[in-house]
Amino acid sequence: MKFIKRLFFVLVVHFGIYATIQAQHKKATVKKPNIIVIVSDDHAFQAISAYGNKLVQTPSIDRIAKEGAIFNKAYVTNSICGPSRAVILTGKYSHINGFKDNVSADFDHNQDNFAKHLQAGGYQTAWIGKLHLGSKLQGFDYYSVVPGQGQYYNPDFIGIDGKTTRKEGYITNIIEDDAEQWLDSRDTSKPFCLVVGHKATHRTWLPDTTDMGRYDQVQFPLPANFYDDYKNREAARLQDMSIDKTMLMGYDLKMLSYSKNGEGAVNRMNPAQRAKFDAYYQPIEADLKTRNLSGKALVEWKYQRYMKDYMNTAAALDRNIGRMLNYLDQHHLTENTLVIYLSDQGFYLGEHGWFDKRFMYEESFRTPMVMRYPGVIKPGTRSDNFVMNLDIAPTLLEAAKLKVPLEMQGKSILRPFKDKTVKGRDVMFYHYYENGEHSVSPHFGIRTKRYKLIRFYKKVEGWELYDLQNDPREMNNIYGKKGYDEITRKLVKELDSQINKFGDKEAREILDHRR
Ligand code: SGN
Ligand code: CA
Repeated sequence: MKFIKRLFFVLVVHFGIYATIQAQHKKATVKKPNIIVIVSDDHAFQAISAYGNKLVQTPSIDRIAKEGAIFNKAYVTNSICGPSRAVILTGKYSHINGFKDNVSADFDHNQDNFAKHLQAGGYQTAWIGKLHLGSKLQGFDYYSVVPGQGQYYNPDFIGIDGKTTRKEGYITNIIEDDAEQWLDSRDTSKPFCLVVGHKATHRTWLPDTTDMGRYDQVQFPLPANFYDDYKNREAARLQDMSIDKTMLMGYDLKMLSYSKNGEGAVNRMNPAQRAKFDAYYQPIEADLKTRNLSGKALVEWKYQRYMKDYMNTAAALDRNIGRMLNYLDQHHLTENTLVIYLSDQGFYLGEHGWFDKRFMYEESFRTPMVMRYPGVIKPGTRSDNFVMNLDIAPTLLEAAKLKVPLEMQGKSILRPFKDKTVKGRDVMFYHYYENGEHSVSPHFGIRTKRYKLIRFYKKVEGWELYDLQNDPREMNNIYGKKGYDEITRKLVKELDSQINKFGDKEAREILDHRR
């Protein structure tokens, strides 16, 4: 009897432990994932080794791709900084969230955004680094953002208390330091969503002192269309973003003898930083003086300097992304954290002879995007789905198992990974508005798997059509050419229905009355 009693007791205890473990396990499996979104600025997919560039190394971005997915067809709805971040925050096109360009409006933080939903759903939320949408965020428990574009050296940050603090050092390292400090101090009983907003690789591509010279041994090949003649492409002809004419020797390329009063970004360096800057750039300038370059030789010299500064600046970006991945490893957070890396848009690295972005042509319309989500995304996934910055907000809400508001215009990127029958989009709608710096005419259009139709307005009035299969570099505008009537009609109809779908009244007006 005693034995049976004891056996019964042991069984009850064991069952109790078993049930508790089961319950804990269940709790663990429904545990909401942590979220880290790293948004860089102007980082081109052409500058990332995972996207095929063999001349550069981006091991950390590549690691996210290897352990998760790389998106070969990730795009933005409006290729410029503030507007892209407004789309990321709200999951809505610029004409709905109200922030169409960097100059004419303030972003309305009273509107809905993904962080407000995550916060209400039990997440701790933070945005650290560049935002470029003012400094009064909503939906974030913590934030520390740089004013406007921010400064590479000894940058200022505006905190949640409204105070501005100057921090000594190089911006990309400081942003990662702050992000890790926030992670260290968070309430570990709750899931978190942290957005790390980097300034790199924005103009004027000023590298960390430790990276100056990193890519000096590399001779970057000129893109095939570097010497574009812009034939049949009026908006492309009228831009002011060429390496030849727009890129400045002093301001952009740091050849300080070309700048009367020095350069603000350099003048704010402390003596130690400045000494390293001079030690690197002065010999380059001395060498330039001995060469007496002009014409193509000078443009190509500018291109090489641009590429070196750009890649050297990107080196710190990748290194600090690596620090974040290590942090997650060391704190046993890797398995339960969704990590997304993307840029606010793509960038020209000499294609069409350009730097900057804005155009609906591939290099700036596309953006790099990689995503790691253990248990949901199979390592080594390569996705050719059309995904957009518009999809980030719904993706985060879906990952957090929260309802995606109907007003959000994007779709969760995770759906096709969870359900193979879910089909991605066939068409993407784009609308760029800013009519100012760099002289790019406003335009809107669509891209299908094969074609791109663009309607320029305001500065240039006219259409462009590209067959991306035969003309991936978008050099041959076939709009109005013989034999393309049928496909043009189809594409205009598709554009019409996209405009309806997203409720873009401005585009509607142009399509209806100025066709
Ligand atoms: C600044 C830059 C431009 C850049 C815009 C938009 N000029 O105005 O070259 O196109 O930002 O960039 S600079 O003289 O300030 O460097 S964005 O990243 O905000 O979209
Ligand atoms: Ca940008």
